Order: sequence, then structure tokens, then C-alpha cells
Amino acid sequence: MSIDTQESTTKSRPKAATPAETDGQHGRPAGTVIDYAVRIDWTRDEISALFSLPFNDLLFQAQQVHRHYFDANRVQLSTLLNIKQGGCSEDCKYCSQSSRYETGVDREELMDVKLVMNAARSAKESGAERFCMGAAWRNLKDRDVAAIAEIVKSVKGLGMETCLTLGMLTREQAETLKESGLDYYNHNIDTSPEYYPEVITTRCFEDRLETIEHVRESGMKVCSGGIIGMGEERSDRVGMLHALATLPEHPGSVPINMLVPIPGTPMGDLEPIDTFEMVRTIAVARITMPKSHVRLSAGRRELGETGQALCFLAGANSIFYGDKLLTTSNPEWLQDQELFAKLDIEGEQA
Ligand code: SAM
Ligand code: DTB
Ligand code: SF4
Repeated sequence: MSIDTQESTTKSRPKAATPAETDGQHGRPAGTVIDYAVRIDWTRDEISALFSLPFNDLLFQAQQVHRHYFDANRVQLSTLLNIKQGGCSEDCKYCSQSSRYETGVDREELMDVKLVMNAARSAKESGAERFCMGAAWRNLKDRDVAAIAEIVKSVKGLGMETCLTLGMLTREQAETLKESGLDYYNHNIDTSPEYYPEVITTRCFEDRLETIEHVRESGMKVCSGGIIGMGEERSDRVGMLHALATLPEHPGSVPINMLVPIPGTPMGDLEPIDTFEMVRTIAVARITMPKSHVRLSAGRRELGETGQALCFLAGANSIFYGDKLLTTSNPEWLQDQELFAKLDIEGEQA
């Protein structure tokens, strides 16, 4: 190997510490000081350097940060219900519910509050703490606000936390939802600002940031994350986490989704992203947003038990719990209960 090759390898990837270089604390590189502070001044270079750490060093650091703020054996459980399916006017290239693609997902009306309550009750009986409801809308229309507020009040009445994801919100709508008792609003930035136009053309990255600002300023908690495996580069995953970790306040929940390829969408044929890249993304989210719940979201079936266990080790401490996401399947309740028993993980209680 020439000297040039050695140099370029060293530059592109931090070298794992040898035993002689460690401080005796189970291999932590000598001089590494773990910073537990909550920071919103992360640089892309710092985040990129975290992604490039040797895998074991990255997981070790993520575990330390995780244990500083959380019980490492508890996972928050949210159940998801699609309260308004299909027929969406947006062109998100990953989505089964866009009216632009032939995906076999039918368009339905907003679900009746009684049906929503039945689903929420059964989620609560199964151990879910939060009930998240999604609608395939570009934005919330004022004519639907009263029905949505009634749904929120009813689910809150069961003693569950509530979360909605309905597309873009005005400042006034965010305030009304807050007054109805809504705890969280989910609005994902999905990817880096640079890659965003490759994924969606009917709105822009700044539109997403604006809704997130309306939610934050209303006093509701923000849930925001993204999707990996959409053909983006690692630098886009860095850019996505950078955008989240430099918001004025870190989102309370950060869902990290693996693309579920939907036949009929422009992303329907993409190969799945490598499991270890998913684990790295979770670990970097954990380190950069240390007090946030990092949710291992879409893609758990594909990850299998071992892949999911690695994600928990990397600091994921929330999941969607229930056999369906919005239009695709998720592990069955029983399967999750068995996995939790094997890993000695317990659900978080509100
Ligand atoms: N229409 C609203 C919106 O876009 O904000 C709410 C529903 S939308 C389906 C919620 C989020 O689900 C998206 O922002 C995206 O991050 C995620 N999602 C949708 N389809 C997905 C897929 N096929 N794979 C992974 N995540 C997906
Ligand atoms: C989030 O980040 N992931 C959820 C929820 N928020 C709304 C949605 C995942 C959707 C997966 C594809 C589907 O089921 O249609
Ligand atoms: Fe519509 Fe949301 Fe799907 Fe985009 S992700 S097409 S906005 S439902």
C-alpha cells in the first residue's frame, strides 16, 4: 500500500483507538470527553464526523448519551391510525396516498369520531401511551378543524396523549389545535434541504419549517424526523439531522423512517438501505438531540429482531406499536411483546 493511499484512508475515516490509546474505560479513545449538553449549534462537519466514527465507538457514545437522560430499558409506545386515507394532491415520491400514483390505496373520507375512539381504546388496552392520527392532506382546511378538535378531545378523554399529522398548518390553526388539547404535531422534514426537491416538488423545505414554527410557538410539542433510503447520499442524512438538531428547540420526538417502497410510486423499486446505516442514523440522532425521543418508525418489519435490537442499543426509545402504520403493515402487537420480553424492554407509561 502506498503512503498516499494510507493517508487518504486516514483522512476519510477516523481510526479506531488501539488498546494502548484508550483510557482503560472499556476502549473509549483516550481524551474523548462525552458532551451531554443539549446544543443547537451543531455543524455539518461535526455531524458528519459522528457518522464516520467506527461503528462500535459510535454506538458506545450513543449509549452513554442515552443513559445520561433516559432509562435504556424503556421504550415509548405510540399507535398510529390513518383517519383520512388517500387522494392527496401532493407529489411526495415515496407516498402510497398521493393521487398522482397508481398504488391501489383508495380515497376515503375523514373517519367518524366513534371509529377513531374504538381504535384508540384498543390501542390503550394493548399498552400504547400515545395515539397518533394521520390524514392524507396537503394542509388542514378550516372546514375540518371542528371535526378534528372533537376527535382530539375524545381521545384525550381516554387518558392518552394525542398526536396529529395533517399537513401544513397556519399559525391560527396550530393555536386552535393546542386549545383542543392536542399534545404533539408531527411534521417531518423528510430529508436534507438539498435533496428535498428530488423527493417533493409541490411544496418546499421552508414550508415545512414554517409549520414546525407555528406548532412550536403554539406551545404544542413538535414531532419531526425523516426517511432514509430514498436514494439520498450520506451527506443528505447529515443535512437532515443537522436541520433538526439546529432548530430553535429540538423536537420532542424524532421519527426515523426507513423507506417502505410502495409499488406504483417513483420510489417503488429502490433497494433497501443497509441496516447499519439505519443504526448509525439513529445513533447520530441520539447524540445530537440527547433529550428527544428518537422513534424507530417505518421499516421495523424489514429490520427484523436483531436489527431492531441494534437500533435500541443506538438510542432509539420509541416505536409505532400496532399492526398497521398508515397504509402498510407493522409488526403485530404480539411479536413486539415477544421482542420486548427477549430484550427486557418495558413500555414507558405516560
Ligand atoms: N400528509 C401529511 C404530511 O405529509 O405531513 C401527514 C401524513 S404523511 C404520510 C406522514 C409522514 O409519513 C411523511 O412525512 C413521511 O415522512 C412518512 N411516510 C410516508 N410514506 C412513507 C413511506 N413509504 N416510507 C416511509 N415513510 C413514509
Ligand atoms: C412518521 O414519521 N412515520 C409514520 C408517521 N410519522 C405518520 C408514517 C409511516 C408511513 C409508512 C408508510 C405507510 O404506511 O403508508
Ligand atoms: Fe400527501 Fe403526506 Fe403523502 Fe405527501 S406524505 S403525498 S403530503 S399524505
